[in-house]
Amino acid sequence: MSTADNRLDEERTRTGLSKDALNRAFLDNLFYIQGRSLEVATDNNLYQAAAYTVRDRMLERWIKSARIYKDQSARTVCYLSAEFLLGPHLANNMINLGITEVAREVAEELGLDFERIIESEEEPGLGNGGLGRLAACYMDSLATTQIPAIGYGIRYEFGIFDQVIVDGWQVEKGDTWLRNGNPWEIMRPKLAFPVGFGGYSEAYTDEHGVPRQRWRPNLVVNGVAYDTAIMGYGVTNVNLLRLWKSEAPESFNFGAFNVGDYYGAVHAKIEAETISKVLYPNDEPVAGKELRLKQQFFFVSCSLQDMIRLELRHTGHLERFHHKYAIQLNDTHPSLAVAELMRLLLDDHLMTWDQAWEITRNSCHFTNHTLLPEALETWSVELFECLLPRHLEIIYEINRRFLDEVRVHFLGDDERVARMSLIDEQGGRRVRMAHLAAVGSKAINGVAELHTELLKSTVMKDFNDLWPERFHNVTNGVTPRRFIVASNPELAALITETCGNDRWVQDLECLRDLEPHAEDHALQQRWREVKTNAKRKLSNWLGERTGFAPDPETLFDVQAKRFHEYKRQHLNLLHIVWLYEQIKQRPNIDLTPRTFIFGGKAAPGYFMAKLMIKLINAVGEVINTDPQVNGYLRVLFMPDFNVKNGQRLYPAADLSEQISLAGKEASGTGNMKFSMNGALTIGTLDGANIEIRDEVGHENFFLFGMTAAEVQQQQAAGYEPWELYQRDEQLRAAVDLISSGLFSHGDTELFRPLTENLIHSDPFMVLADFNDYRERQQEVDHAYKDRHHWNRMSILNTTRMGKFSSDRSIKEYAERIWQVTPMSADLSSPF
Ligand code: B1N
Repeated sequence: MSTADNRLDEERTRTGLSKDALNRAFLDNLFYIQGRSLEVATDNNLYQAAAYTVRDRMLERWIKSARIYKDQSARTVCYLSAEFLLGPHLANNMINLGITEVAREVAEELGLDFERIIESEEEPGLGNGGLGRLAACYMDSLATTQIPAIGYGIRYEFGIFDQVIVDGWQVEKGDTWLRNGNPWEIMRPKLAFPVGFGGYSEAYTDEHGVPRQRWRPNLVVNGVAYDTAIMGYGVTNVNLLRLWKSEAPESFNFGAFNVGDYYGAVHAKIEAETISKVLYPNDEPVAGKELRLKQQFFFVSCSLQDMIRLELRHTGHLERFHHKYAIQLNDTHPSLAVAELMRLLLDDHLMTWDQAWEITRNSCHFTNHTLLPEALETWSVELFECLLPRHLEIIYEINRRFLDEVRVHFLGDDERVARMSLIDEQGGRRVRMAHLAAVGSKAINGVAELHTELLKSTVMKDFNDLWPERFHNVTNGVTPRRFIVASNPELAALITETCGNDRWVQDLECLRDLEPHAEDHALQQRWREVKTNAKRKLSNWLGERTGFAPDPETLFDVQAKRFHEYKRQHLNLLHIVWLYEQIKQRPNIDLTPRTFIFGGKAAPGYFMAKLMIKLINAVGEVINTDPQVNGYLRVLFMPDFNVKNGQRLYPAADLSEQISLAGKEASGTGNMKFSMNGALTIGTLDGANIEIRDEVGHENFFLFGMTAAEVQQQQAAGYEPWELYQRDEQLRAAVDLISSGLFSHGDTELFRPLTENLIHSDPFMVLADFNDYRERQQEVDHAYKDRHHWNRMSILNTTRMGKFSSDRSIKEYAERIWQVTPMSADLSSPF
C-alpha cells in the first residue's frame, strides 16, 4: 500500500461507518482515551468510548457543513434559548447517523451489552420542561431539514435538579451531569468574549466630532464557547449548539495577584464562574433574581458578539447583518438581545441609530410560550440601572421613539400609551421584557392556535392592534427521531414494515400510509403486542426502582409533566379517590383495572405542587396495600421524570392525561409524544390538544371540560367553588376523603392547604370540570373493554400525528418567519 492509501485507510478507520472501522475506533477510544482494556472497562468507560466513536464520525460532516454554509453565504438561524433539554445523545446520534444496527453488531461481537452502554449515559438536563425540550427538538429538525443554524445558550454546570422521593415527598438533589466529563462537547478556549456588568455610561466625542456614548462596566467576565454537534437525520448536515461558560478573565486575576490581593482574586474568579453555575427552576417567583438577569445578559452578549465576529470575518462589515442572521428569541429570556445588539452596533461599530435599529428590527423574532401573568418577565429599573446602565439608556430611547409612534397611531389614548410602554410605571418602575422583545422583533408568534389567538386578544392585544402583520402562529412539534425511533424501536419497526419503507421518519405525514391497515385485525394484534411489550418493559423498570411492578394487562393511565396547579394533577387525583370510594362501596363493581402513573418535578419553592406529589404517594400507599381495591386500582409515582425516563413512559401509555384548565397551557408537547406512540388522550380544549383532536378525529379523543371562553365567562360572573362542593355529593365525598386523614395516618392538617384551596378559591377550576372529567373517564373504562375498537383508535392516533413533527414547525418558521431556505451539505462535493 502506498503512503497515500495508508493515510486514507487510517482516515476511514477513524471516521468510517463500516463495522471494522467502528470496532477499531471503539477499542482505540477505550484504550487511548480511557486507558482501559475490554476486560477491566466499567459501564462508563464503555459508554465514553462509544460516545467518542460516534462523535468523531460527526466531526467531518460538521466541519464540511460549516464550510458549505459559509461559502454559500447562507442566512443562518440563531436560536437563542436559556434552556436546551437535550436528553441522552448516544442513541439519538447513532440513529441520525444511521449506524444503530452496525454498532449493535460491533457490541455483540465484542460480547458487550449494547442497551446497557446506551443506558449508562447521564443526560444533560439543561432545561425545565417543554420550552427547553422544544429547543432541542428544533435543533434536531433544523439539521434534518438542512437549515443552517446555531443554537446559543448557557452551559450550566448544574442542570435541573434530580428528584428523589423520600417518605412521599420530593427531595431535590444537585445534578452533577459533568462529573464523568462530557464526550459530546468540544471546548473552544480561544473562542471567548468579554461581557461587562455595572459601571456607568459615558458621553464622549469621537474623532469626527460626533457625540457618542460608551459603556464603562466595572466588572468583566469571559464567556467561553463549548460546542456540540447536532446531526440531522438521513442527511449529512450537522449544525452547531454553542453553549457559553462564564470564567474570570485571566488579566483580572493577575492584576489582583500583583497587588497582593490573593483572596480578592479568588473571590472574583468564583463570582465570575457563578453566572453559568445553575439553571433556575421555573414556577418560582422571579423577584430579586439578580443572577438570572446576569445569566440572560451573559449568554445574549456572547452570542451576538459571536455572530458579529463571524460576519466581520466573512464580509468585513455589518451592513447586511440582518440578511445573514435570523435570530429567534425563545421567550423573553433572551430579549435583552434587542438592547445589546443596538449597543454593539451603536457604541462599538459606530452606526447611526436608524441604521442600527433597521438591522436589529429585521434580525430578531420572538416566540411567546405562556400567558400566565406570573411568568411574564419584568425587571426593576433599579436593578437594570445597576447591572446594565447603558442598556437602560438604550431601552429608554427605544421606548421614546416607540411611544411617539403609538401616540400618532392612537391619538389621545394615553391609557394605551401607558399600557404599551416598555416601562411599567405602576408601583416600582419595571422594564417589561415582552414589550422590549415585541418592539424589537419582525415577527411575534404563539405556539398553538388557541394560544396565539389568546395572545393577540389579551396579553399582547395592544401590539396586535398596532402591528397585526407581525403576529403568527407556529404550532409546536416534536421530533419523531427521538420520540418514536429512539424510544419505541418496536413500534418503529412495525410501522416501517407495514408501510414498506421508513420514509415516515423524515416525513411524518407518510404515517397516513398506515391508515388503510387500521381495520386489519392482524395489524391490530401486533400493535397491541408492541404496546404490551413496552408496558412490560416499563413495569420491570418500575419494579426495580420503586419495588412495585404494575400488571401490563391493566390500562396504563399516565400523567407526566411538570407539577403545576394549572396542569391539574389534583383533578386526576380527585378522580382516583372517587374511584376508590366507589369500589369500597360496591366491591363487585365492573371496572377496567387501571394503573395510574404520575411523573414530574415541582419547583423547589412551589409548596402546593410539592403537596400534590405527597398526596399522590399517600393515596398510592393506601390503595396499593388495600386488597379490596388493588385488583382494580394502582397508583404509582415515577421518580425523576426527565427526557430519558420520558422515553420509557411514552411508549407504554394507553391513556394520556392532558387536563389543564382551558386557556392555560400554551401548547403542551407531551400530548404529542404520547399520541404518536399510540396513547389515546383524555383532555381539555387547551393548547395543542385542540389541534391534536382535530387531526386524530373527534371520535378518537376523550374530550371534557369547559372551553377557554366558558372559563372566562364563569370567572367574570364570579366562580364559587364552595357552592359546587355543597351541591355535588360525589365531589364532596372525594374532597372529604382527602381531608379525613385517611391518606395521612389520621392527620387532618396535612392536605388541608390543598382541599381548602379547592373549596374556597380553586383558581384553576378543578371542581367545575370534575363531573365532566369523571364521565369521560367512565367512557374510557368502557372503550378499553372493546379491544378491537381501542386498538383501531390507537393506530389512528399514531397515523394522524404527521402535523406534530417538529420538522413541520421548522418549515413554517423557515418560510414564514425567517425566510431561509434549506442547504444540502453534500459530503461528496469537494472538501
Ligand atoms: O413551553 C412549551 C409549551 O408547550 C408549554 O405549554 C409551556 O408551558 C412551556 C419560564 C417557561 N412556557 N413558559 C415556560 C420556562 C422556563 C422559565 O424559566 C417559563 N415554559 C413554557 C413549549 O412551547
